[in-house]
Amino acid sequence: MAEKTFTVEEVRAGAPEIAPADLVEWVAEIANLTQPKDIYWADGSQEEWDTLTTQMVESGMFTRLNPEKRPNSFLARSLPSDVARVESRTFICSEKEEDAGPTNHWADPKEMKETLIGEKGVFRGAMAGRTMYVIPFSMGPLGGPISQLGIELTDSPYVVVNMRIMTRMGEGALQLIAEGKPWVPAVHSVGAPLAEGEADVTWPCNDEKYITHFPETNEIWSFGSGYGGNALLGKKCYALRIASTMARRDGWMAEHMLVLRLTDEKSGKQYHVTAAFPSACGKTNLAMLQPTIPGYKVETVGDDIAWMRPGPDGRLYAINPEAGFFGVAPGTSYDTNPMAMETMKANSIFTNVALTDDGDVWWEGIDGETPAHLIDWHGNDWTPESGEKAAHPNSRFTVPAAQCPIICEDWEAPQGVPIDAILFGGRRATNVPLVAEQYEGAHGVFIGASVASEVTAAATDVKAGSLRHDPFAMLPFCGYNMADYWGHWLEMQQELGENFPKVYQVNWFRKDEDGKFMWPGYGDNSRVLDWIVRRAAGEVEAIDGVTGRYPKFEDFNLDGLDIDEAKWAKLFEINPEAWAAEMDDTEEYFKQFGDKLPAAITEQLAKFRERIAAAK
Ligand code: SAT
Ligand code: MN
Repeated sequence: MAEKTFTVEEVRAGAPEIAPADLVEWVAEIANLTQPKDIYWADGSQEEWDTLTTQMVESGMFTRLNPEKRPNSFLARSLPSDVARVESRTFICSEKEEDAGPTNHWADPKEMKETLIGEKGVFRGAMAGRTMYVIPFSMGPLGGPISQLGIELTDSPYVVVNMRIMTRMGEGALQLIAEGKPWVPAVHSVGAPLAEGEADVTWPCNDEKYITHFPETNEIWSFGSGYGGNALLGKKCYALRIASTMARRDGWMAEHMLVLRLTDEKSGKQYHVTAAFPSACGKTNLAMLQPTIPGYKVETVGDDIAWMRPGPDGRLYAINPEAGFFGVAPGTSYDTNPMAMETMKANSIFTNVALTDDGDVWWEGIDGETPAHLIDWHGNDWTPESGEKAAHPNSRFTVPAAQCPIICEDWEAPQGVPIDAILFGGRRATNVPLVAEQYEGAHGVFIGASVASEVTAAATDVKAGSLRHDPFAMLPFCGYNMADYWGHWLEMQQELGENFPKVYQVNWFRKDEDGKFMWPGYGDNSRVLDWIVRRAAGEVEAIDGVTGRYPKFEDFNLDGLDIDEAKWAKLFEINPEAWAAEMDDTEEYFKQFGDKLPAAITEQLAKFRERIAAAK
């Protein structure tokens, strides 16, 4: 096929008037590289959504759900080869390998650029036959002091409509870019060019995938996948990997954390809590928790990512940089997360869930009886006898955060909300107690650094169920050397001193000898939050233990639960041998960071060992 040329003048002619020259030039450059059939500038309007979703229904990429049951909502089915993030194809392309660190896949930026956009680069002609969409977006409220801008170029309309939910997308963001605010360029292609006259498939993608980040130049290039965090580049690629490197340079923090407000209804006092858990460990559930104990109200600020900066009063303030939730569908029900269920009643996109005969969605763990017939996530007939899952374990809903009935009235406050406590958790069947408070600040960082968790379905290329280290729940999301990131945390703690929130380690997933969960979880996690905020208010004491400070049985609200002192003790049981072995493993894990490992972390490991020895 003959190369098409996109002149700057032509691109300018199709662009909104306010689009600045550097943006227009860049769009022309990428168009010449990727050879789309045309260029479309997204404005984020309702009409645009209507047009795109209608087109996608016509092309077969979307199924419109029953408008009476799920108005303005759609189902997409991906290919089995494109159902989650691919960590093995995710690269940090820093100049120096040591700046990516041993837990990231590093690639030389020049070599990677050659692979991507060199003479034989995968992006050459990658958008042929497709429209290239220009998506201006803001992470965080438009114009806010913690917010950041970006432009994603993509050949996937699925990405456009998802980005409209997940970010502040369109005209408002472009206006800020036009005013000269800095922006991050992010290029995405599904990597499935169409030859002249070739019919499209419903989920175009490429078996070869590259999800690449250039932290020194703040660039993102993603090729070959249309799914989730691989393709919605504002999310993990920008708001975590690139933002974490920006945050380190500029003295703030980009974290894989939910943010919630807990209000003590008696005193009216508000607390704000962030919590880091690995992907698909129930962050959305905790963010929308319905307290089972009286006197508290939970409101959601964010369910996945927190950007935090010191405020004028020296406290740490957080915003949710996203505008929507991209949550795991299986297991979500009116029982486990009624607020999420309410949020997704309309204007939602579902990916890889099952379709009911009356045009609604279904997944394993949703309320009610299992239907006798479904269309599964592959698009095939399904019955309960088929023995397969009808929805993919990493199937997702994309929903506007504003539709959440308990969205916090300050969720879009540009300056953020002041954080009182930080939780680290994971899925741990053994060893890790229900809750433990840090000793000193460095111990809090040690808690985050030594988190290990059972692997979930959020990535395709890590073995589900196995235990892996996932420091700060940032293992796949830290854009630089993980040990430097711990160093940055220690520096932020130094800077804020007493104002830096205390860290708590939590574990809802401990099991007994029979393999049953010992803690009810979900709404009952409010009991843990209750103890944490009473600690913050200085109302209760704690007992020094091996992994941290524990609640006293008599201080902890267990009303209405079948947990006596013996069961309680089991939730906090410490097996010194198991912990000694775990610390050997942690030490081994830390070794890979060499000299970069902060001395404070080594000291904390030694202190931990002393506490284990004392417990023997
Ligand atoms: O990275 S995704 O946005 O696809 C989901 C996740 O890992 O939490
Ligand atoms: Mn996540």
